[in-house]
Formats: sequence, structure tokens, C-alpha cells
Amino acid sequence: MMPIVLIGGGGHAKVVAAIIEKTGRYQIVGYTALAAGPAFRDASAYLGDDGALADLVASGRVTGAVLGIGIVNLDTGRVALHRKLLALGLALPSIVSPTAVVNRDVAIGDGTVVMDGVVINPGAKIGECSIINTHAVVEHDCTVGYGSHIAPGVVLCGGVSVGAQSIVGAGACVLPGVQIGERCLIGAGATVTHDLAEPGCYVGSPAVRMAK
Ligand code: JB3
Repeated sequence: MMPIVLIGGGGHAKVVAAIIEKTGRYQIVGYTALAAGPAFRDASAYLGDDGALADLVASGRVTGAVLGIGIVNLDTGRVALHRKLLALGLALPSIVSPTAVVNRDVAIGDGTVVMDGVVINPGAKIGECSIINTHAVVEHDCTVGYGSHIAPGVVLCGGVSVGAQSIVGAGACVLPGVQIGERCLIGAGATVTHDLAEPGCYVGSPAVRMAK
């Protein structure tokens, strides 16, 4: 089993750790975070902040890493960490829950996590370093860009595309063929009925852009 380090010690890491254990394919050596967090009851699982990563790699204690951070701002958080982990030469496996339904000819990028109860249908392409969160539906021929987060209970209808570093909030619904651009934040429960090209925050049904 590949010895891995989990990045993050909060709520999202707790769920990702449970899914990793269910896959039975990885050994979680521990986690790094800004401070010890609730992800693991065993205090010794906390390996320090990211400054500890280089030694963990050099000693051979870990050969892979999984991003266990959910909501962080688009600029710094998960994407910056993803690049840092790659630079350290760590493998970044994609983690797919055994309870997810991932159909044939679906592509899932490295470092992406697919959580419990997700359905991904044929022809869908999920980019690297993304989160497809609990019970989301990603219909046929959808694309989800690099470093994006599809929150719990979202429905992406057929042929939808979501750009890089965008977040589709919990329970939102995106209608067939709609194109959402990069660095968009879609509010929870929104209904997206037409293309949204400009980065920004969109809320409501139909979703409209929030004034800055
Ligand atoms: O809504 C759902 C289902 N999940 C939410 C998820 C998507 O986002 C969850 O309820 C939370 O709102 C959030 O989860 P997350 O990212 O785990 O948030 P929080 O519980 O605040 O924990 C953040 C963790 O990231 C803490 O352990 C921080 O120490 C850690 N962290 C922040 N920046 C970092 C860094 N850890 C490392 N290793 N490096 C960092 O740069």
C-alpha cells in the first residue's frame, strides 16, 4: 500500500480519510496542517505543518499525498499546495470512493477526490486537484476544470462545463449544455440557466451575478 500524507486536518480531511481507508489501497502515515485538528483522534497522526513534508519524502516515510482541504480561497489554498506537492516529487493519486458510481470512459485527473454517493456518467472529464463532493451528479459529457469544487448534492446536467478553480455551491443545479467559466462561485441552491463567462459570484434561480 502506498504510504501517503494527508494535507489538512479539518472537516474535509476527516471525510477524505474515511474514504481513503475504505479504498484499502493507501496507508495514511499522518497529516500536515497549520495546527493539530479534528481529522484524527490519534494526536500522533499530526506530522506538523508543511515544513515537515521535505523530510517525510527524503526519509521515504511517504511517497504520495492527498489534498484534504475543502474551502480555501481560490488563489492560495489547494492549487498552491498541489503545485508544492508536485515539486516535492510526491505522487498525487486520485481518490474515488467505493460507493461512488463512476461509469465507463470517465477521466479523473490526479489529486482529485470523488466522495461517497457521487454519480459520474459516460464521457465526463474531471480535471486534476478537484473535489466532487458527496452525492453530486456529474452527467454525461460534462467537464470539470483544474482545482474546482463541486459541492454536496450539486447536479451538473448533460454537457455542462465548469472552468478551472470554480466552486459550484451545495445543491445547485446547472442546466444542460451550460458553460461556467474559470474562478466562478455559484451560490448554494442556485439554478444556472445560461452561460457564465466572467469570474465572479452568481446566486439565485435563475443565477445572476452578485454586485461586487
Ligand atoms: O461542506 C462540506 C461538506 N465540507 C466543508 C469543506 C468543503 O470545506 C467543511 O465543512 C469545511 O467548511 C471545509 O473543510 P476544511 O477545508 O477541512 O475546513 P476546516 O475544517 O476549516 O479545516 C481546514 C484545515 O486545513 C485545517 O486543518 C487547517 O490547518 C488546514 N490548512 C489550511 N491551510 C492547511 C493549510 N493545511 C496544510 N497542510 N497546509 C496549508 O497551507
